[in-house]
Amino acid sequence: MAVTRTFSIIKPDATRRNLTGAVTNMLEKAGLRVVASKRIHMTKEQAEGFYAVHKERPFFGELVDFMISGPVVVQVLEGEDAVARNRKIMGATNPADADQGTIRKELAESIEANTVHGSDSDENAAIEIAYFFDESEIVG
Ligand code: RTP
Ligand code: MG
Repeated sequence: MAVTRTFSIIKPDATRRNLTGAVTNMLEKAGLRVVASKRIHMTKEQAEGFYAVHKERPFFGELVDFMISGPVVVQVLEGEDAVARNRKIMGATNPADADQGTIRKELAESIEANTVHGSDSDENAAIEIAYFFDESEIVG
């Protein structure tokens, strides 16, 4: 299986609870390597642009407000089949539905404050990585 990249966000509920290390530890134990990382506080425009695919969804406004409610850590992760590997360790969107041992089961607060974002395809991973990182910031 090929080594690929995915994009991850450690969301404001996790930075608020000082869980960035705990989340990163779970990602690393799942076989992912952090090859770029930075802590940022997104602007409203940045968050709206990032979640533009969801702009017709009823939760869009609340999601954007949540994502700008505190700092986040944006990361590029590398590993074998990184997108699927990351989605597996993240667990289901709603922590109530997430499997034991996943980040969302162990750490998330609610369907909105669900601790992590992860790209859902290789195509979106490339788009999302480029939204936050220059290639020169990624060190494999
Ligand atoms: P993500 O994009 O953040 O990795 O999560 P996901 O694929 O599991 O979920 P997605 O359907 O893409 O939704 C994006 C984020 O919107 C929030 N959400 N709120 N209130 C709601 O019903 C609702 N549904 C989704 C979550 O924070 C979800 O991660
Ligand atoms: Mg998604």
